[in-house]
Amino acid sequence: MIELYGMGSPNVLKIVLMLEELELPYRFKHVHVWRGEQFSEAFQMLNPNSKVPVLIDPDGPGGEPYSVFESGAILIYLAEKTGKLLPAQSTERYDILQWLMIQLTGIGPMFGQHVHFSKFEPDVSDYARSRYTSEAIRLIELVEARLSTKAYLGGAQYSIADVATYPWMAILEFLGLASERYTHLARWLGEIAQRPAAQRLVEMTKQIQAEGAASRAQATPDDYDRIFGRGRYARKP
Ligand SMILES: N[C@@H](CCC(=O)N[C@@H](CS)C(=O)NCC(=O)O)C(=O)O
Repeated sequence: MIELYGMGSPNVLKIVLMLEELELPYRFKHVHVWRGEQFSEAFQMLNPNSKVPVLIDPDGPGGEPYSVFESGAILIYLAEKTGKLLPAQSTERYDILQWLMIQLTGIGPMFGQHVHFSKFEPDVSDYARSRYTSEAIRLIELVEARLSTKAYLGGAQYSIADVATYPWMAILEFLGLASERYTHLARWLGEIAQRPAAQRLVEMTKQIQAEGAASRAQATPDDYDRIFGRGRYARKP
């Protein structure tokens, strides 16, 4: 059975949504990131970059087990394995990949920095807080503009670009970035929320985040320094 290593963040939840869309059986393996499990030798064998998600497919290419890291690579891998949510060569395929890349290189990292400087460390830098919040809002406006002309991010079809972006846009309220002016985004969120896979995602998210909260409650100040690369973990050029 496929194994998904992760915790309750949108980068992992997009893979949960994808597996639910594809109706592939999988086992979820919680990685205790707040306690530094991603830096262990065992986990670095799966992902030398020490990040979740990681997916292990016992039935990979050629019938051999295969392990994949980076959420975008995992989405493309699963789409190509099943022939779903990413059409073969066509302009729509490349449109989908462009909007997938916007999520991977823009929305994920910039929303992440917004969370860091608005929620974790709101007092360290007004400049950083304003910079990342502005960039996060610019990206939401970009998505809103795209969805004002297309049904889905890649075009007419629901695809891995939507799967990747949905878990981030579904938490705008929590991020303090929601606005009634995003009407096309609201239409798109509402449509995806009605999909059976997205409804199963809600249940999975509750379970995964409950386990994550219990684990995070045990994290020490040193664990926090390590994950944020500060204190004795700060690197110098
Ligand atoms: N580009 C990566 C980002 C993965 C990522 O940032 N994962 C976070 C959780 S959302 C993580 O593992 N954090 C642990 C750490 O930074 O030590 C992807 O899309 O898979």
